[in-house]
Amino acid sequence: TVCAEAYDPDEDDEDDTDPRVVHPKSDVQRHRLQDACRDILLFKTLDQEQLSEVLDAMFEVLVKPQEHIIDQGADGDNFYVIERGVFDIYVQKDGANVCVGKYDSKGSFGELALMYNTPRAATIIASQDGALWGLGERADCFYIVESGEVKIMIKSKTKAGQLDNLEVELARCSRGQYFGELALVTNQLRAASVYAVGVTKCLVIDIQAFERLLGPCKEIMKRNFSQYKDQLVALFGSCVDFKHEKI
Ligand code: 1OR
Repeated sequence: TVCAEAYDPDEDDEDDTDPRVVHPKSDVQRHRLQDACRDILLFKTLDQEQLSEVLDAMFEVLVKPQEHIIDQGADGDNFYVIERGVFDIYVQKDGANVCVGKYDSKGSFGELALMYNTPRAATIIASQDGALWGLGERADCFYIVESGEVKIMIKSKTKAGQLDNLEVELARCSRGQYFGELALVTNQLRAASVYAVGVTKCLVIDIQAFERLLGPCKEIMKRNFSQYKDQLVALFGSCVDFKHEKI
């Protein structure tokens, strides 16, 4: 069977506004978020409606001591506003990580990589239990490997040493296999990073087409999710404790 979508280039031009992202919040959460964002300089230029849209899109992230929120050199994903907790800032100098400062219970970080499309300029590590509000990056694609191979890597938030938060290979996908469905089906952040192993070609299906074409297959995909959990438990002894990553 051949299955295809009609392509209308004109439609593409009109259809470039992303649907609004809303992470539902209780009244209490919304108030806490508003308080945390009151003095954030980046938000000062937004009008009432724009600010409301941004607050809608933010999601709460609870963090544990020694958890890496950002690793220097990584690609940017989210921008964070601090709700509570202390966060140490490390920068690499002559091959060593040097603590250059900290955020104490207020402020925001992670804007540089997103604004300038550069790698993360510092490592940010929680030094105690805390809470952050994250903004933005949303999983929006599903992938099928056409040729070559990808490896799926994951790192524990807390299991690895404080500064060498190493990734562990979880699985590989080759021709005909797919990845990237978990976040689309569960509506959560990416749970792992996926890297090409040599030259690799993937088919990319955006979330709208995924819903339309593969929506009926979701239940079949969900069956694999328990296998993912089993793999995590086998590797790390638990599956609750993993840093969200990107594809
Ligand atoms: P990012 O997206 O690059 C790391 O991800 C974040 O750490 C960065 O955005 C800033 O929000 C935050 N130099 C660079 N980034 C810093 C610094 C910093 N401090 C916080 N961030 N320096 C420390 C200044 C006390 C300069 C070090 C030489």
